[in-house]
Amino acid sequence: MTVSDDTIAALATPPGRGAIGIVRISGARATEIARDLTHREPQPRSVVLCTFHDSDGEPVDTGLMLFFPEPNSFTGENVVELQGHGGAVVSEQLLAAVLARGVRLAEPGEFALRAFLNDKLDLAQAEAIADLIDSGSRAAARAALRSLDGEFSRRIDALQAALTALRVQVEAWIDFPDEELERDDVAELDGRFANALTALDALVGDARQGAVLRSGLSVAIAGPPNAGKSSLLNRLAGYDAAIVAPIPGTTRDLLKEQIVIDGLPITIVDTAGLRESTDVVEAEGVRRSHTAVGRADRLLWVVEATERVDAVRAMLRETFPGSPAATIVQNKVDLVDADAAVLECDGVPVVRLSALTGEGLPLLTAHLKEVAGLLGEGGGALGARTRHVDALMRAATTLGDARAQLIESRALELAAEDLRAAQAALSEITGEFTSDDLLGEIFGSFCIGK
Ligand SMILES: Nc1nc2c(ncn2[C@@H]2O[C@H](COP(=O)(O)OP(=O)(O)OP(=O)(O)O)[C@@H](O)[C@H]2O)c(=O)[nH]1
Ligand SMILES: [Mg+2]
Repeated sequence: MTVSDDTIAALATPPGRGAIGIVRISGARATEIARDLTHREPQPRSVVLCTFHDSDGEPVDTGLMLFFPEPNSFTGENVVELQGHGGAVVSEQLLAAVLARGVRLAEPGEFALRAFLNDKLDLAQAEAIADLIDSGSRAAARAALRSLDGEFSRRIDALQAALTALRVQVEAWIDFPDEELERDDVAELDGRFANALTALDALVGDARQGAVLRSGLSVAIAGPPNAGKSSLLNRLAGYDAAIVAPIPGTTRDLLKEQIVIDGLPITIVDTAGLRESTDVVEAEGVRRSHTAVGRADRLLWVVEATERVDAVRAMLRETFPGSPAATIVQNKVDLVDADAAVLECDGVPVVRLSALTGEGLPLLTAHLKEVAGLLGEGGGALGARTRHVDALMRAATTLGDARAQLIESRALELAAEDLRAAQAALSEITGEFTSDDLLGEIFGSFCIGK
């Protein structure tokens, strides 16, 4: 993505049929072009009804012209919005009429990139715009909006300020080595480290929830034939997605369903029952089951309620050493003398339920929310991405290192270095120091006209 300051334009509404089609223009020539196109004077922050003309002066549509003078616009430049009728041909003609006057078609995300470069928003906020548009659930949309409003950035800024104060203190001690470090000074500093680490931990939690809301959880249902895997998928999906039969080996292909639990998107894959098979089709199904398990975030290993969980757990460890974290589902609890429940067997969670009657299903969905790191309704979640969570975790590690260097080893220089690294990690989130490659990747995934 190239950074330039020429005037750009794009259709801001989706192509096709609709009530309105909006062409957005940003840059120094925006007003001059709008004047030529409408034969009217753009009025700052107000709406003018006008006719839009092509470059030959022929009318193409009538509509509204809005003008946002710099710097109080989305991009920070002069922005004109032309709102015409939303039809594929009309909108195309209006855009063509703008481009014919020497304006360049904007690249995807170029308006948002300009907003970022002109300090109208930071990188986390710009990403929140894209995530708000793409959000697949209300909880994800709420989280993205919170970040767009700047809550995420404000908490980063507050942490940055705390780390700067710590650095000032540490660097002062480096500069004046003769001054003995008093015990009280160190205790006070340690308290400030502890506060910053607590704030950072809380931020990691909220950002991680947001990242999960954004990308969702992938779950593979696997286990021996006839255990009720497909019945469980159907229960979770809320309809008969998969064929269920009392014949072992019913499912052969992978079957994928997308569900949403309290705003958490979950992709569930039902797999063929795992057993040695001489049937080539079933054997291929079994091979695909293994692949699906390897790709999932979470494995639901379904067995009959009569199975002993400690034996199942031992078998799982042996059969899937590198597999994702697993939950054992003891299905068909209706057939035995036991109630639905959530238990634990040597670190592996066990959910006892009946896919047939639905008993214990809420226990499983609550469990899935919990393993996804989603507590409650995702109340504090911030719109965040994996890259943000990674950066926050790096900041937490280096901040912890800085504290240890200072408090335990009195290694001032090393502590200062770690503090610097923690700040650099945080600034990757808001985008103070960001490579052009990363900017290209982030803004390139926006839609055109944003
Ligand atoms: N009583 C009872 N029967 C169940 C339950 N869940 C599944 N079944 C029955 O068990 C049989 C197998 O169910 P499926 O869901 O097809 O099992 P599966 O694990 O997908 O089987 P394969 O695809 O062959 O590996 C069917 O007859 C279901 O009706 C349950 O909770 N209770
Ligand atoms: Mg099945």
